[in-house]
Amino acid sequence: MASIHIHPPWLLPESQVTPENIHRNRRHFLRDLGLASAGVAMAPSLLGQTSTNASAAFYPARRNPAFDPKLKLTSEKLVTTYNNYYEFSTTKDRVHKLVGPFRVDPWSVWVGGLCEKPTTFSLEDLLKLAPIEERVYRFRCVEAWSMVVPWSGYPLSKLLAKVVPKAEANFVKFTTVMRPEEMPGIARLSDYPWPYTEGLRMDEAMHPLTLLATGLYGKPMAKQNGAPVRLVVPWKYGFKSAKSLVKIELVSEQPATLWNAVNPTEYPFLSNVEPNVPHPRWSQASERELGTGNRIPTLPYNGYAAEVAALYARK
Ligand SMILES: Nc1nc2c(c(=O)[nH]1)N[C@H]1C(S)=C(S)[C@@H](COP(=O)(O)O)O[C@H]1N2
Ligand SMILES: [Mo]
Repeated sequence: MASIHIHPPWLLPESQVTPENIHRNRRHFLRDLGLASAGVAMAPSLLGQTSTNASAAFYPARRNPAFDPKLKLTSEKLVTTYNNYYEFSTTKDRVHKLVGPFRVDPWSVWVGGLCEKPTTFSLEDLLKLAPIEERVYRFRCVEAWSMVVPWSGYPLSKLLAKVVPKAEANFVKFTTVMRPEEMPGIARLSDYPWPYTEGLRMDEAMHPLTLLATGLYGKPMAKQNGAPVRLVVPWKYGFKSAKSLVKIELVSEQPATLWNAVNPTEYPFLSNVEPNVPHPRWSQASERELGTGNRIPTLPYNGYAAEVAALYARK
């Protein structure tokens, strides 16, 4: 609910606005006292804030200039109302209307498999695990539309390091929450191999661009965008960026994934953005830019070739 009830600062009278630097200083102060976890819970009452969700204290996060393509952002309205989240609906503008009953607090994510320290992390644990920063990424759906989104989070590699992967861990498997009673889309697609699963090679999962995202547009993640925590892999088609994660498992073999199981020809495991490789049913050479209606050329690796092309160079 936090994502819906937190008012953007520009809607609040000056007297109610807590400047970002005060948020940050308070957190550092409490962290220095060794009170970080208590501090997160106490902070709102200390400053007389009305927010009740502990995660709200982490936003907005400072934008990391190293991850800012200096493109015009797709509007928050569009990003939060034009969604692919088939557990709710296959109709993009219906997803945000159906997420009300979806409970995202409390939340925990199990990270285990081929590692030394399998751990269940609460959302609070995840939020404190590494500094949350804002990154602006291009996001390209396999359906040939794209947007530019300010996510908040930190590299997935920071989380994986905590569980100490074993040498035999060659892949990472991601599993999304599955609650048919809160997610009306699951029953409508009863022949799909739910829950939604995805996977990355270990080197892809450890790449600094691969983001564990907990926020969007300077707020906790909206439910329709994959609250409370999702993956964002900006050089791959959007379906690789699994939402509402509950399990992250280190495995030795390439894992089965939902879309690959449904149609392996149309949704191969790697699914990097490759403009010269058409989808069996349409071209991937260009994309519709959400919000402008412009058709723009699709870039190799969605514009991240300099960062990731080496991952796929023939050895
Ligand atoms: N669990 C889950 N994750 C998912 C999907 C989904 O249907 N279920 N859709 C994927 C697709 S196809 C895209 S394009 C993006 C959309 O993310 P957005 O709604 O935040 O733009 O989420 C991806 N992650
Ligand atoms: Mo997508």
